[in-house]
Amino acid sequence: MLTQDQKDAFHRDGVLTVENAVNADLLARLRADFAGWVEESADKDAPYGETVDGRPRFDLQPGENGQPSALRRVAAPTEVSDAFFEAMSNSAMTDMVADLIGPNIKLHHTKINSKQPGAATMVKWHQDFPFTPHSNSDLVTALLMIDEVTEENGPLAVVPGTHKGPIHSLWHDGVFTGAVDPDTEAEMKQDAKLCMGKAGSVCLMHTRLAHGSEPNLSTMPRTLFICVYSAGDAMPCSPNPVPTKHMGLFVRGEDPRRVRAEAYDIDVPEYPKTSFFAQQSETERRA
Ligand SMILES: O=C(O)CCC(=O)C(=O)O
Repeated sequence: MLTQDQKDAFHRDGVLTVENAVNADLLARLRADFAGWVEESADKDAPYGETVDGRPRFDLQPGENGQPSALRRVAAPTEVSDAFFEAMSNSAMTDMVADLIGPNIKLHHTKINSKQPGAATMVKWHQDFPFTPHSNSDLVTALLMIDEVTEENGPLAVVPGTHKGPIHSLWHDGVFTGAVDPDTEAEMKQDAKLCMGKAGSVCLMHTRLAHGSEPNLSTMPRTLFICVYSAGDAMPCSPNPVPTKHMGLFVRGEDPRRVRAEAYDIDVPEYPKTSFFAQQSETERRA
C-alpha cells in the first residue's frame, strides 16, 4: 500500500500524509453520518449520549460571544456507524497502518474531532503517548480528513522528528493539563508544519510526535476521524481515555500473544472526567 519512500519518511519524520485512504463511496457515507450528528446536536446546549463508561458520546464546544455551542467530539463513532467501523477496520487506511507497524494491528480507540466554522475549538500542544502509554511506542494515530483541510480551517500542526525526542510531561504543578508547558509549546510552534489535504486523505502520525492545532478561521468545517492503532505486542499501561467495545480488536494479522517492552519513564495520565477538550481547558482543571 505504501512505497518504501513513504515508509522511510514516516520513520524519519514521524508523520506522513497520503490521499485516498478511503474510497469515494465510503467517504460519502462518513460525511452523511457526521452531517446527521451535526444536525442532531444543533438544538443541544450540553454534552449528550453515552459511551461504555457512562460519559457522553457527543461533546460540544460551549457557545461564546454570541456563537451557539458546536459539536466538537464524537467518542467511539465505530459503535454507532457502520461507515466509521468500516473505515477503521477495513480500508486503505487500515492497510497503510499495517505497512508501518504491522503485520499485527489492534485498535486502541476512535473519535471524531470537529471544528465547526466560528467555534473556538482548538487543541493545545501535546504528544499522544503520555495520554495512552503502552509497553512500546509502536502506535499510530491516523487522522482521516472527512472535510478538506486547509491552512485556514484549523489544520493539525506537527513538529517532524519529535517522535525521536523526549516524552514531555502533561502534568504541571500537580495538575494534569493535557498539554506541554508554555515554553515548550512556544518552541514547538516555531518548527511547526501543517498537515493539509483533500477530503479522504489521512495523516499518519507516530504516537510520540508533538502536535496541536489552532481554531477554524474559515467558513468551512474541519472534521477528522481519528483512529489510534497499536502493534499487536504493545500492551496498554493505563486505562483507555476513550474506552470502546472495539478496543483490542485485531484489524490486521493476529494476536501474537507476546508483550514487547521499550525502556522509558512517563507520568501516569489522569483519567478524563468528561472529555479531552474539557481536560485541556482551564474550567475543568479548576473544577
Ligand atoms: O483535532 C486536532 O486538530 C488534533 C487532534 C489531537 O491532537 C488529538 O485528538 O490528540
